[in-house]
Amino acid sequence: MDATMKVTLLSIVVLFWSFAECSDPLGFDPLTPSEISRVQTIVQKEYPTNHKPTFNYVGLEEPDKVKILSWQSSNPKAKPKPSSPPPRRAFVIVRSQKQSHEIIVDLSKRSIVSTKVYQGNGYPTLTLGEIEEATQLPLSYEPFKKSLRKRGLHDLSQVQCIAFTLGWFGEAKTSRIVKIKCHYRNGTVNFHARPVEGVEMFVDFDDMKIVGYNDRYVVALPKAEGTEYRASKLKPPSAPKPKQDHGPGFTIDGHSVSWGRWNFHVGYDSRAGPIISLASYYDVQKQKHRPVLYKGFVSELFVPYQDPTEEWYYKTFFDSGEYGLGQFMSSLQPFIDCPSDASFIDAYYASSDGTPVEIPNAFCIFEKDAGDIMWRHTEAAIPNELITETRSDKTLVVRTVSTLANYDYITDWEFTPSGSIKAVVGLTGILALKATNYTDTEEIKKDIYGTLVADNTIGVNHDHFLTYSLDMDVDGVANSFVKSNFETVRVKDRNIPRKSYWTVVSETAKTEADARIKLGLKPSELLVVNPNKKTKQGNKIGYRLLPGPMAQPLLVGDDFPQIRGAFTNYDVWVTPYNKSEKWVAGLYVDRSRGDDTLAVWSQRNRNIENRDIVLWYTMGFRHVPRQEDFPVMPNLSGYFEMRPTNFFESNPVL
Ligand SMILES: *[C@@H]1O[C@H](CO)[C@@H](O)[C@H](O)[C@H]1NC(C)=O
Ligand SMILES: *[C@@H]1O[C@H](CO)[C@@H](O)[C@H](O)[C@H]1NC(C)=O
Ligand SMILES: *[C@@H]1O[C@H](CO)[C@@H](O)[C@H](O)[C@H]1NC(C)=O
Ligand SMILES: *[C@@H]1O[C@H](CO)[C@@H](O)[C@H](O)[C@H]1NC(C)=O
Ligand SMILES: [Cu+2]
Repeated sequence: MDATMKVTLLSIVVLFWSFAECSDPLGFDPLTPSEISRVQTIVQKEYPTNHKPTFNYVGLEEPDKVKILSWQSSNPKAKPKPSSPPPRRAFVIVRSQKQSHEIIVDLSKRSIVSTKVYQGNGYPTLTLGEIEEATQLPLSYEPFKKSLRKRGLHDLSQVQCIAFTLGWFGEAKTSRIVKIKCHYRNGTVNFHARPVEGVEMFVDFDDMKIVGYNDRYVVALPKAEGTEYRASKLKPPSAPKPKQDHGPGFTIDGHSVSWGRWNFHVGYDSRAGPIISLASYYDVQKQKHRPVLYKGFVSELFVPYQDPTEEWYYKTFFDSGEYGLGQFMSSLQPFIDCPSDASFIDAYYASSDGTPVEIPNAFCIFEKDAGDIMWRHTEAAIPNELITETRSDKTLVVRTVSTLANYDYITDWEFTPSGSIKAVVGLTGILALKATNYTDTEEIKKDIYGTLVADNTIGVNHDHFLTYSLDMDVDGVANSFVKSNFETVRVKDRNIPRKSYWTVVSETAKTEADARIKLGLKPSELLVVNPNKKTKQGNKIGYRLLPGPMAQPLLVGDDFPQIRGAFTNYDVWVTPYNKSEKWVAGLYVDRSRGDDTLAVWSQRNRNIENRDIVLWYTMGFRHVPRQEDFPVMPNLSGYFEMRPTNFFESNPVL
């Protein structure tokens, strides 16, 4: 079967997307607790009891796209099913005897499909268990206790340590070493505000031992006063009032959600966090569900700090690949994090030893009525008649929060009645703070790499780059990427007083190189279209990317963090679908060398025209901390939108 024919077949199959109703986990459903336990049993059997493996990643081994689509398209009511469901498999990365092992487990056959020892650079995601063990080590480490005493800090129970990934700075050889820095709570829960600056430890995560220690300088410990953020301790107390209950206007079946004309699936992964898949919109005119997004998730969240001093230069975090946006998801508070009529879904990840751990209320799903207008018109020109038509906008939100030590990332996927999908992110929580002797900017003679946000406290400059993976299947699997450039045209006709106007010149990207885009350089609109489908008017059926905030990287290209974060070199990239190209920073990110990034994949310069393509888009926030971001930061929010563009024959929500 040639590629074009395969694509055509896929497009036919995909026309009939619908959802299988069943309670057994299927398709994109995340691993259930019993499946995680099964993985644990099967994998542990492979290792001698004195070399128990650490489970650094346990997740769904995604079924092949062709399998998922043909399963989805089969009639859910037909029994028996016309095609067999995609196999349930788990992908596992364990660390054992200083090696990373990749294991695929067949969950129904309860057997191992394949195992492989990873030979390349970098290490897997840190586990919560490893972090907890490592951050306890300083408490019984004599040199550290001496450093505390030197600073007049005598109560060990007030010490709180954090694990920081080290990055890679050109070393020829690396081992799995993580830096530990500590804080002294003593009277505040906001320990991030009280770093014991100048002191750091290095822990080998494979041996779980301190292998290095530095105590380079002493600065004042910032004070506890003014760091409180709990309502119960602040006056006046500011508890939000619960809203009135209206009852959900949506249905959730397992992980499948339908609301109005939208159907989609909400998945979970310990690394990616939420995964939205199989999003389709019911077109009333065409009387069918039309696919839009096969799969969307945050592939990486890169946070390079901009302080080049000895104690801070390495702080260039990859929150998905190094820490795991999913395992760090927080339980949502009913009535506060989400409105009163929200529904909740739990999530499960594997702990260090492979045991399932529940995150209760990990997702909330709710209708949002923010008082916005979907569309309106007042017609006052007709004699003796005043027409006003308004439709208020109500959207459906899928919300999660990932709390990575100090920072909280609110990630919303929002569906609108008019066919848009918005990805909203809110950055909040506590800044990464550095202690200093300064209390007044007047005293400062050299760059402090941030803002003095309180006495003895610097909020360090940094960026947040969120790279989304968007496998768009706009009305079918085969899509193209179109740049519609705006060009100024001079009017030649002397009889016309106007001298110029702008027009749209569209260009279809043929290969990956044509689709590497820095936004803002050239006025343009970016679209994913289905070149095989047209509206009645002959326009290509498409979805447009409406970008959100951007912050192009300012590090030099040969700086090590930028080599590892090279996927931010462009705001937009397009690649042909490849199941193993999932993580833009690479599969192994801790101490990675940038040899498995989106920038490397894109070098193949593959054909992307009329193919199954994936759009990679980076939303960027440049963050110069303000005093208002202390002691806790009001959410800084941004969003981008995938907006139907000639997808429907007319406004779908009359
Ligand atoms: C710790 O708290 C106690 C009691 O409030 C106070 O007396 C002491 O000075 C504090 N120590 C530091 C280092 O802040
Ligand atoms: C900060 O102030 C303390 C106390 O005055 C002093 O011992 C220390 O050397 C100062 N640190 C720096 C880096 O200037
Ligand atoms: C963050 O706050 C802004 C208002 O300042 C709001 O529009 C946005 O929805 C909030 N973001 C989230 C994710 O709640
Ligand atoms: C799919 O991606 C992997 C990882 O980048 C690569 O090794 C493989 O060659 C790719 N396959 C194709 C067909 O491009
Ligand atoms: Cu920030």
